[in-house]
Amino acid sequence: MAEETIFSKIIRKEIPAEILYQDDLVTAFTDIAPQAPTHVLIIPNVLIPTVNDVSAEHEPALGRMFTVARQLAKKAGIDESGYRLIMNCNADSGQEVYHIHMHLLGGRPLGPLLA
Ligand code: DGP
Repeated sequence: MAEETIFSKIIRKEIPAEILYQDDLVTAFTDIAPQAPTHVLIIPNVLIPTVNDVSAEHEPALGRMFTVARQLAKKAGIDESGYRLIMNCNADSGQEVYHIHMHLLGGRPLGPLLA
């Protein structure tokens, strides 16, 4: 069984976070170190360490993540100007927290994808 991360504590509200949305499948909260005016993390409530661990049983949560991303982008007023959704997987991508998460970034021109 995979080891829990700080994100499990955020889901259970054991540590503070600015939770923007939560339901039975996913939780969305503001990133602690925002890289853009809007920087939200959208995560499944179930612990999936990396995208490599995704399986068919996770599809409802993964689909909900996109629906919530779209809704939060609209709420933040960046749906028309544009935004970026990023999921990192393992070391070379820069993944730091091993509970999969979708970054929702926007509110400024984000520039080229690869640095
Ligand atoms: P990644 O590099 O893709 O694993 O991104 C992890 C993100 O998680 C990073 O942007 C910072 C954010 N983060 C890490 N710890 C916390 C925390 O305790 N609270 C919140 N809100 N965000 C966190």
